[in-house]
Amino acid sequence: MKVKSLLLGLALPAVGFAQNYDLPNPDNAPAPCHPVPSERQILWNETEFYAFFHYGMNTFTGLEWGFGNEAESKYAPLAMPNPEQWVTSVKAAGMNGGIAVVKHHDGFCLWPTATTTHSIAKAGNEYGRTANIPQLFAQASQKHNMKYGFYISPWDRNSAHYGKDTYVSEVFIKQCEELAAYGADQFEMWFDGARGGDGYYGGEGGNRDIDPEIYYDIPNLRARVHRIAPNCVMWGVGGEARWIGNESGYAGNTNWAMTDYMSETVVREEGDINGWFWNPGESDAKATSAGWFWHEGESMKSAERLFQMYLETVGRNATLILNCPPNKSGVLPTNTVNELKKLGKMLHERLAVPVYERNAPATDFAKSATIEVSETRTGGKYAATNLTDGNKETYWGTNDGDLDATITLTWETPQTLRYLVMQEPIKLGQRIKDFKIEYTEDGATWTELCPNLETTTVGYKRIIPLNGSTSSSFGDGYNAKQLRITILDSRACPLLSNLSVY
Ligand code: FUL
Repeated sequence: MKVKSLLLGLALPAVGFAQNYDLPNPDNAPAPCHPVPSERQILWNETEFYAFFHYGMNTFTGLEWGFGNEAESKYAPLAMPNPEQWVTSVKAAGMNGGIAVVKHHDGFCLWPTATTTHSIAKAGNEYGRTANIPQLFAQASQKHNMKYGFYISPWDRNSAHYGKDTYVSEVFIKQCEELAAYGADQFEMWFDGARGGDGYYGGEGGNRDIDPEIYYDIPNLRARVHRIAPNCVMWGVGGEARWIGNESGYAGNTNWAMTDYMSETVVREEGDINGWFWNPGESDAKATSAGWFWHEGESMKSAERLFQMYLETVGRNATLILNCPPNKSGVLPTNTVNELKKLGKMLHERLAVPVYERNAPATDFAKSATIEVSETRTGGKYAATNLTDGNKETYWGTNDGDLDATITLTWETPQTLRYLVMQEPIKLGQRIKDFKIEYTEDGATWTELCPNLETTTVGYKRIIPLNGSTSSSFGDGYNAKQLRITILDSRACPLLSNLSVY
């Protein structure tokens, strides 16, 4: 009897759900495949490639992790720091925004804050005292139409409050609110995962360890920042985007935007097909040879190496935050600026990434192809032409229950192809889980491309180097009369909003 009434109890709400699904659906819109991203997570994903600017007290002490006892006077820029130069330099590399570190673990704040005297208010010279970095950075980003946000270290080795409740309520959350007030349109606030340890702590010293998931009062922090900056994704401990699990600039070939927060073994590089919440990957990597902060004599990674990182992150359904540290004069050094320009040229000429001051992008051959699909979802809105219309809101798809499909592109004369780009309309969830790519030069004999590459997930964006290699990706290409993409399996009817071939 008990079992029966329990079952009845469970069955009742289901009736309500069924009624919801019976709402009129004249366009036969596909049901979302849960979990799905929030609006702010979608906007965040569209930022794709952005910079990290590690700059602050460590730039002047040569440390990577200051202890917190550094005299404020040590922060003394050799010239007026110039965040506008940071922003324009990374824009030339094809980036769409940046995150400025405005407080690292040493606790020194690059803005005049009401929460501590350990800030630029007591800097060593006039340049230091007058350059309010978050303010200048936000203004420069807005001026150049770039997205922006701030890194604020939750761990504060200077503060006497750290480890006590007063730190979170009187220092940390207030600092985050001060930063949010530098721009309601900021896109991400970055919290590293450090969980405490030793430090100066107002002179008391010792070790202070905390559990970040509990200590930082994340629900309250999120609500208070979102009240001021509603589209600001709270990275890391904030729970709205995840660390990709390495600092080497790659994501898994298979990469789901979902994870299961309760899982003991989150595969960060790959996400989790069964994950029950949307937690997409961001890859943080260094463009330079030394640390996160600027160091004398460091060199820049080559544009070709950075292009490979781009393919292995942005091209694998992650975002890339590439660190370019400003020097003691508060600017990006010339070798950094030059390499970034080369990277921008590559991205523009190989993948048509829009880049400041350049005007001959790679040709998207999908636009001149005749596209045939094995099936088009009924409802009148899901034609294959949506794949190439440049509109991210429209998409092609199959009917419910049809989990496989083919898309064939045909050209009158063969074209030389190197990269395939695909995007799912992620507001309806991440769906595709297996596909393959083939081409024919003569229209008769088909050859599979990159058979050794895991062609599994697509997500927000997947870029496939057709020769299967991200390190030597710009080879001779393949002379193709036709290119065929076969979707072999999907979590729900497959949908694609964009398809490009370069
Ligand atoms: C880490 C920090 O400990 C490093 O210093 C750096 O800021 C990196 C991006 O995040 O958690």
